[in-house]
Amino acid sequence: MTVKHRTQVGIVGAGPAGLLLSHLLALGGVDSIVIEARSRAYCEARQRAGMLESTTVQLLRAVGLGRRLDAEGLEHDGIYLQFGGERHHVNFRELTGGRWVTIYAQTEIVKDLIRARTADRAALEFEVSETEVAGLDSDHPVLRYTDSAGQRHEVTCDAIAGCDGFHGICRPAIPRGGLRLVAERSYPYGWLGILAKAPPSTDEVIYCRHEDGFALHSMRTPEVGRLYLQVPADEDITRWPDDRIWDELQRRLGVPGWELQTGPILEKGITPMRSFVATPMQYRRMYLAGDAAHIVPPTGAKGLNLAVADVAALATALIRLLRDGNPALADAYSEHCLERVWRATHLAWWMTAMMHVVPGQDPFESALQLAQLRNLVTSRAAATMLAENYTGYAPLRYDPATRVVPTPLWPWVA
Ligand code: RFL
Ligand code: PHB
Repeated sequence: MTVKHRTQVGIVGAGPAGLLLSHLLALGGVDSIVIEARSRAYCEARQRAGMLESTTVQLLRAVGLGRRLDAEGLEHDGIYLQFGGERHHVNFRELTGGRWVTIYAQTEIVKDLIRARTADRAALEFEVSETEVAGLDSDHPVLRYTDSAGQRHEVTCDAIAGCDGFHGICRPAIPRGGLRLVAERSYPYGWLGILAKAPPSTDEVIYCRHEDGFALHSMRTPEVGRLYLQVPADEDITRWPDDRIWDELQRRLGVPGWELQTGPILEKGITPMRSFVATPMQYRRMYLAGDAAHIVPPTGAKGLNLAVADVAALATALIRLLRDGNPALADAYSEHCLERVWRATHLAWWMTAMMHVVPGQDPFESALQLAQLRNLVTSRAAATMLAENYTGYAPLRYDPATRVVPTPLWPWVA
């Protein structure tokens, strides 16, 4: 027998997008249910992003999620750009008149969100299976799933939010012709990422272009480093024993007088690189947010930040629709988000193309990469362009009086 329920917003996926959406909707007085295929432990341990735009930090603080972020997050003024054996600091705070970036792991944001939703007695179900969305051509789409005890459920909703990541079921459920443009680009390399019990050997994140490929030195805490190496897209991780990883990181990241501190590797994995944008990000009363709608290669550190910006806009739109009866923002949701999505897609593509070196690459390509990097560290205008795009776009200012993030149509123009 199927148990039938009713809620206002059915949310598929308990990643940062789905969880934050449900939190923002609750603040605005809108009910939701979040269903998640994986276990809570899996969601809380999945290693991913770490770099937050100041706009993301400000929003999380304003909606009551800043306590641990403020205590444990590492605030950075900028990044290092390294190429040709030289390391240069780019000071975002100075270039943008005060914007910064914060290192705080996605795992920790997910833990904070799950704790907040659970304390709020939110409807949040882990380990569901056979998720389906139906009735997408009506004003009351339906969410169906089987819970961890094997019970089938059917939830009638006023809206569905597809926050189920790139491999989710919501985007493919859009009827034929519902997506106007699906733009995609894959890259011939991936990132081998490690989490290591080794104190970071740098105060701020290092992006390094090396003749043998890109390397990135990031961190999680003062004791734990997060580092990445460019590897071929189809690389086999068993070809990378720990010693080889550390040797290659030292070789690519090394500059005279600098030593990379090593330590036990706690986790390692290879991530493919892809750009992807599905347009529009909505079909009638189903809205896509975060990786379900778009993917960027991690070089610009944009994926999580875009997911946060999407759901800030979506929560506002759904609160206006379902609490106040005004559909204008819900109708304009995709158009609103896509401006930011394409800016970030460009930044991530551009940084990726500038920093990665493929074996046997055309010398013309290499010279162009180096010319761009040289421009970034010698021209204030060029560095400011990077700083503005990297630290975030329009501010996400939460308004406690209306309990939404005001989202005028083209905020970055203002
Ligand atoms: P998620 O996190 O993929 O969550 C989607 C959730 O949906 C669930 N799901 C389902 N649930 C129920 N039924 C189904 N049928 C379902 N199908 C799927 C999944 O189990 C999952 O829990 O998407 P979301 O919320 O949109 O969040 C996006 C971010 O996770 C992603 O963009 C970032 O991690 C990208 N990213 C980075 N972003 C940044 O802003 N800054 C960074 O520094 C940064 N570094 C990174 C990154 C991503 C990386 N990888 C591994 C892809 C570094 C790496 C290496
Ligand atoms: C990370 O800390 O995991 C990180 C930082 C910067 C990036 C990507 C990932 O561009």
